[in-house]
Amino acid sequence: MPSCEIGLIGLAVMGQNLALNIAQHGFKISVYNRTASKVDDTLTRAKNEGNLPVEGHKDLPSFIDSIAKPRKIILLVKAGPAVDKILDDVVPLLAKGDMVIDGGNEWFESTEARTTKMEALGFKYLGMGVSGGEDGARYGPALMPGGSPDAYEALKPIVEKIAAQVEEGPCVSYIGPGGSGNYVKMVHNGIEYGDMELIAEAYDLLKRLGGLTNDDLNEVFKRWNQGELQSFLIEITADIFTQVDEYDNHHRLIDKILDVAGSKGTGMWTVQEAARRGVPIPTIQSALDMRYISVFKKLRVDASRVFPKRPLATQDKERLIKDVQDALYCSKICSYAQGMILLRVASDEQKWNLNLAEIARGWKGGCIIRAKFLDRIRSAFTKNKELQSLLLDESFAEEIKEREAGWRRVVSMAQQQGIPVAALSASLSYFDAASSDHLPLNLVQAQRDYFGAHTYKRIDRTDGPHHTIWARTTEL
Ligand code: 2AM
Repeated sequence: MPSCEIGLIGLAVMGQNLALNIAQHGFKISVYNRTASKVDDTLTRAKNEGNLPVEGHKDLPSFIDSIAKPRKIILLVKAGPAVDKILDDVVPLLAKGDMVIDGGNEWFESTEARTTKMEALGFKYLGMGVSGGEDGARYGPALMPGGSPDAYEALKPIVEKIAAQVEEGPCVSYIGPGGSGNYVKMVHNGIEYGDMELIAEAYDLLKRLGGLTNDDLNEVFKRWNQGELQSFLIEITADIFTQVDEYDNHHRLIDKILDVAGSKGTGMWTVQEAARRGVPIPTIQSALDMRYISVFKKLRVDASRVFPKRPLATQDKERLIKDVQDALYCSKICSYAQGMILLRVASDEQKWNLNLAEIARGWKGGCIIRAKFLDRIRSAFTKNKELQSLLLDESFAEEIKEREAGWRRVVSMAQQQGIPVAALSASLSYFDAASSDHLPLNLVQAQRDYFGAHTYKRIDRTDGPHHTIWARTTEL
């Protein structure tokens, strides 16, 4: 008799921790991994962490046989071809009604294709975003499941227990059909890129223009974490400044880390997706660009010799700290406004019927972008389901108005002094453009019509489009 309520394939960091989390909540889980030693590692951890009900298998047929029908099998393997490979191996062993839940950061269209294929074979399929890193997976992640709705119903009693818990309930709910769960996770990661870059720029400004030491920075970030900026990323940033270098006790580790940042692809996908749908997300895009620029370290160093920076003029510390806080907060509003518009547009185009208030609630705990601020976003979309942009929400608008002067001071001061503030300035430009009743794009339309007969509309007539034979005043 199969005795396990659920199965999990893929025992790397996330898979192992999620399996232990499930077991910790009393659900007996069967686990399998291509490399058998990770099965043993997981069983050892299960034993050491309280004799958790985990059963290990080293071959697929016995793993599948150990799970009660209809089977629920979570995959946490590398996204892409590995998922297809495992499905090919697993499918012949499954029974009708069994469900597969892919917990990886999968491209949403791959999940849609697999859902269609699996449903045609009589199985159910979910693409479930999992956020929260190692600790989240072990002690309560944010989960973003999308796909077959009845598969979610079957999985609900388990995921509601293992997800992070906030005041308004577990950080999981059915996101929508198809690949919507992966999509929401992808945008979550894009927003995460934006948050991280904004925080990094705030750090740079405080350090270089305010002369703050690592201890000062720790204090400032701890203080910020008590207020409107309260979030996991601000909290861990405060900790980072105090970590002593293990190789050199006189220095902090942060000052020894190479300024080159990698990325695994979800930020790039978010930017590509936004471009494909015609949605501007400049804050997130600039965060991605900064990671790319960081990688060209040698070029940067060579160019820094060509363009030596002038000495920086230090600023009044307290004023700077307040201005940077305001700039960070306003930029964050813009970044989330961009991400939410992308979700709304994708939802309309894909017919996903996403509930933005519920998505913001789901991000309140467990995940990397968890923050007090998400409650405000949730309220904004609860109050007005049709809200088209966070910039149009009255309370966010009020907050921006109160902080706008500091935001502008910080961005212009940084630019004058040659400190790169890609995300803070992209956010400010986004704000200025997105709240502008007139843009100089009339000229772009004129140019397009001039050289390419692309036509234009007029502001004083309803007919059209119009085309003009532009009078050329210079000879070719
Ligand atoms: P491994 O331990 O045998 O490498 C993250 O890489 C997880 O995905 C790991 O558990 C890894 O198994 C698994 N994985 C990656 N590619 C795989 C494949 N083609 N088949 C099975 N598991 C795979």
